[in-house]
Amino acid sequence: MDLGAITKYSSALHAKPNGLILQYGTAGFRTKAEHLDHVMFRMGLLAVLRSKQTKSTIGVMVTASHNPEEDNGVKLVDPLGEMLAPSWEEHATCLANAEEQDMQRVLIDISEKEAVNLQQDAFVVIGRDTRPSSEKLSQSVIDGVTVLGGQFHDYGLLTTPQLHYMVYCRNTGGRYGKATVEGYYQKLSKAFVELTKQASCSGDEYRSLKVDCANGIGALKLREMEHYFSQGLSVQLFNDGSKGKLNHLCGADFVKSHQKPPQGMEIKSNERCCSFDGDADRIVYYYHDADGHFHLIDGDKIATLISSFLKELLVEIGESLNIGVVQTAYANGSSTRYLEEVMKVPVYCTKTGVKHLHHKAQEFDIGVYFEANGHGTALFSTTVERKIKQSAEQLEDKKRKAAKMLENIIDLFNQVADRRVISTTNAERQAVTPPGLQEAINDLVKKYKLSRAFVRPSGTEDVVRVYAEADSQESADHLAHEVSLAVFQLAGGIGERPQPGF
Ligand code: G16
Repeated sequence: MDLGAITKYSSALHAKPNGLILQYGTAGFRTKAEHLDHVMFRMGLLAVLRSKQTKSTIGVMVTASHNPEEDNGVKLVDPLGEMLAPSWEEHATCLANAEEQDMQRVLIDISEKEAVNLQQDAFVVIGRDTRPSSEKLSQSVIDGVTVLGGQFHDYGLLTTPQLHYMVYCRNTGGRYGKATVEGYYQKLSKAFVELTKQASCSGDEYRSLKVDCANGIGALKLREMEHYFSQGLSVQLFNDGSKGKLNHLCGADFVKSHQKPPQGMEIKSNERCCSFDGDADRIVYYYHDADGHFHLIDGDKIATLISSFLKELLVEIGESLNIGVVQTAYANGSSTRYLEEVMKVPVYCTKTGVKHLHHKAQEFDIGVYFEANGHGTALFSTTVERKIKQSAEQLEDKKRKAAKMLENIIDLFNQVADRRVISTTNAERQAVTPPGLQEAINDLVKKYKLSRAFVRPSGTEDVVRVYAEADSQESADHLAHEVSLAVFQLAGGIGERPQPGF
């Protein structure tokens, strides 16, 4: 590898704007698309080093997910389809921020620290969302990969979960599934169709779903996979990208934070509806009841439904396994109480970011994790998978049916997972700085019944997020407003619409 030549190539074609500093945040780098060319090139280089070190395929996803259309971003996917290891996130930040003349030194430092064998082959797979800037930016990633001698496969337009799946399949010799979009559709649809056949519900209302695709990749991919599901599900797509702007007045983030349906979707009472986000790795469900009231089934409720269903099936087959639920500080207090007190399921709280929840969920036989915003999945340990497979073969009648359902559920889950003046502790539930902020929040919380509030700097946008819950919508809104004012006074005024919970 001629690092000198790489550095020259970088300054000629992918030069870093002087002084621009970015951080590998909650889900990789995110900012305005026009600032990202050098970051993409360098993440191509980094993916090659990580691939050489792990002797595995590494994934690179070009997306800014729920952020506005003008933004873009990039995240690296580790060999088992997981988020990049924390020590490599630090390398990513160093490499992205190195001035051109320092790049060679940073590449050598990373290679030495991580004992990368530079003679090892490297393979990188790349996916991108539908943003206008994504195609060009993914070419810059490819440039970085090839200039360092890596091989690559460009999947083009993909959802983020699909890219995680491809990486996992390629590194497990095809045992998990075929590393193609058809392989993905076949695996998921087979499990889903079997599961719906086994489920006791019947009738068309259970088989139809209105889907808000946030004007993003979800629409394209759902169209491709529709016929695979035709026996089990009929979908009607809205905000499919033909007119509207990505994530604008639609998508999971809009529905969750405004607690109302997206624009562009008519809902009749009791119709089943859901929303994706821009790269289709979040989902929230909702419906209007007969009185026209809006009901949201967000990540907290999804986790509760999934864990109750799994518990029922396990009781049926006579297995008592260790199920745990992982949430973040955004989880509504009532959902945590319900899980712990009624369902007797232990609940753990981690920092925001799928990577933190995923890690914790791996400690259980079955770990169900969901962020309130609709990111999540369920993880099954290999021992549990084996036990369930055996039960499905050996048990009889009702028990066998329950075990078969569990087997299909395992296949259905794709298991793979300035504002900085505010710093936090205790899974981001308490502010450490600026001084006085936490005390102010504590005082405000005392004024309302069953209330809770916290603030944290976002890791994907240049905002401070404010969360508040109380025993009524009105109190939650008041509390959120007062906490925002405290942030404004004590931290210097950069906030976003508070997220109320009640
Ligand atoms: C990303 C992460 C999520 C996180 C969200 C918001 O989602 O993958 O785990 O909840 O950002 O993070 P923050 O509050 O730090 O901005 P996405 O859908 O944008 O990739």
